[in-house]
Amino acid sequence: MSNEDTPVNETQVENEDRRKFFGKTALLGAGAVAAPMTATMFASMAKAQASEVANSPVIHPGELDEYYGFWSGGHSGEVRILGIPSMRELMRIPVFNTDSATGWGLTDESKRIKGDSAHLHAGDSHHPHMSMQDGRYDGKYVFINDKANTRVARIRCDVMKTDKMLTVPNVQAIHGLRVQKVPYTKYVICNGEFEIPMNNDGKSSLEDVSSYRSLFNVIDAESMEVAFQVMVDGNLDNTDADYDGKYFASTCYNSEMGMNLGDMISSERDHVVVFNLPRCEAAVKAGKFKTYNGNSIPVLDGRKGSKLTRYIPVPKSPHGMNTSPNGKYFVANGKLSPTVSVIEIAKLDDLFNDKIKPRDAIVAEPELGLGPLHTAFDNKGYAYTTLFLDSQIAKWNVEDAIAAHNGKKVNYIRQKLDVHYQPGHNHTSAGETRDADGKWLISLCKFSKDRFLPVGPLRPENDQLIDISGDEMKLVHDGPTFAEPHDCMIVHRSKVKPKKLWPRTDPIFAETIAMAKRDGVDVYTDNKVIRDGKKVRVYMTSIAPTYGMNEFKVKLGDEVTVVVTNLDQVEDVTHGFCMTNHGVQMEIGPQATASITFTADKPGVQWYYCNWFCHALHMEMRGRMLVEA
Ligand code: RUQ
Ligand code: CUA
Repeated sequence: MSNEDTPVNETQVENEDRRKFFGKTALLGAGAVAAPMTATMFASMAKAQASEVANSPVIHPGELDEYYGFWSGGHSGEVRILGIPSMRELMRIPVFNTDSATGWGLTDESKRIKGDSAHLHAGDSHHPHMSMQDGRYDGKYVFINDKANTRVARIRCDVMKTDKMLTVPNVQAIHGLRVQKVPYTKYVICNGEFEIPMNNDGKSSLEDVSSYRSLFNVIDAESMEVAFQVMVDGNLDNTDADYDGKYFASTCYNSEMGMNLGDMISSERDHVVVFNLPRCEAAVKAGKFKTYNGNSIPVLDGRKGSKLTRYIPVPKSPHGMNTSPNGKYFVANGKLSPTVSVIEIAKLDDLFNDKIKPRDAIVAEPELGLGPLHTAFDNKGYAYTTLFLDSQIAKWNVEDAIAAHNGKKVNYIRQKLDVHYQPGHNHTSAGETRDADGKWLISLCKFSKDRFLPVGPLRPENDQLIDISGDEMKLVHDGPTFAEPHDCMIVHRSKVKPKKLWPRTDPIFAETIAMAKRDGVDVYTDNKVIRDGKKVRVYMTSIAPTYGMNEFKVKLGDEVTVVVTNLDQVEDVTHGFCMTNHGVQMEIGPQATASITFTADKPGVQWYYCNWFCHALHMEMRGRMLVEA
């Protein structure tokens, strides 16, 4: 198509104008010398802003989003950061996966953080949730589970990197994960989904499942060690915490303890297990626990009849568990039942003191549609439940559902919106906190079918953005995503304060710097090769566009550790280190130190180069390693 064929339409002209307009204001913002803003400019800007007030999903080039979205990457094993409402992907944080761009899973620092699972290169991340203070996001950490390898990881939000990882003992397949909301996130809570023999030492059989249990896990959010576990009847699926710092609740879909599909779905009712935190903590203190599998983790007995737990029967294989942001209700989503069960948290004291029966804690059980999986909330008393089989989201009024449960003739369903297709999780802006603001709803759809250009047998999923600020839900954006955002959460940008440069004292690479000190090396000034038997440590600095060391020699078979310290103080100037033909790649952020270890198993000259585009002379940022035979 020649230029002449390109029609110039009005929108394009408008866009051109807008670009000039934004270009100018951006210049002013940067303090550049430019014509002062005129009254007409102010007026047109005010007008432009006024037109955006109606919750617009449009974020123009150069503008910033109002919210951070933290997305799980499902079986890709990562976490992604999206801008909301633009749905632009801002960053990927490798967690349980291995990442060749950043070197996550390859560098010595990431291997130290992964600890006993450093040899695992796959994961299945489901539930990202941020730490809280008094029921509000505090911008400190995001926690995420790995169902595939029974792990929980923590991401530090000041640098957006994984900084702790824990393989949870005594359980298999960590699934539902949330945080304690009040008074602060002292604990991360998560469910061991698959039932296994309590001592899983190979002496059990496939036939006798009497020793199989599922455990609820309470993890210290700072130390990232298991504080205690609670043994339950049945299995555990999803979980959430209250706003009083007292109760946690988990759904159970296999109360039958079946080992195949038919057995797992045979009974008409499963249950929600409610955990009493003060009683559990007292039991741990009093030493009323057992240990298993040769470790010292306190395991409390929370099976039926225990005073630590209560079992509330609910219809058929419930899945999602969501606390309403007004702190009043736990909502269990029916999955195989068209209902959700609303548990009134204020009734739980009486339930634990045996003044009421378990079913008396249920104050509503509205029928919403087929396959309810997860519920999100706004700040106006409405709930939004995904209907997997119906491919819809049902908007319903919680108090009306309670009135209907009490026999009143009211229609609690306000609207059903088609989504595309088969939604799993959904999430509202700040909806799992006291700051729920009723502006946006995300529907994470498992299938996209016909919504995008076909890309082969494997299709993307579809993350949809829905405007819930008005009376009606309005679908405003389709966002294709790669396998498989299970869950997400939306945080106002005022809560998150990421750093622009790495602090030189950062604990993520403190051990590497301590190693350098032991070698008599100052990583900020020295470029040195230290030989220690068959081990060689190569310390070099980097400033765009050069490494502090252009060449070094090692012997065939040496174990080589390359430590690079990025001395650039310029925001956004990240260097890389890649040793050709060795599978060695990593990121070194501004002011950071990073290291990677490999065997020099190829004789001859091997070039190393910077693989993050950092400078006009980036291609020239390279050096040679001679491997002497
Ligand atoms: S689960 S689609 Cu892993 Cu959160 Cu419900
Ligand atoms: Cu340094 Cu590219």
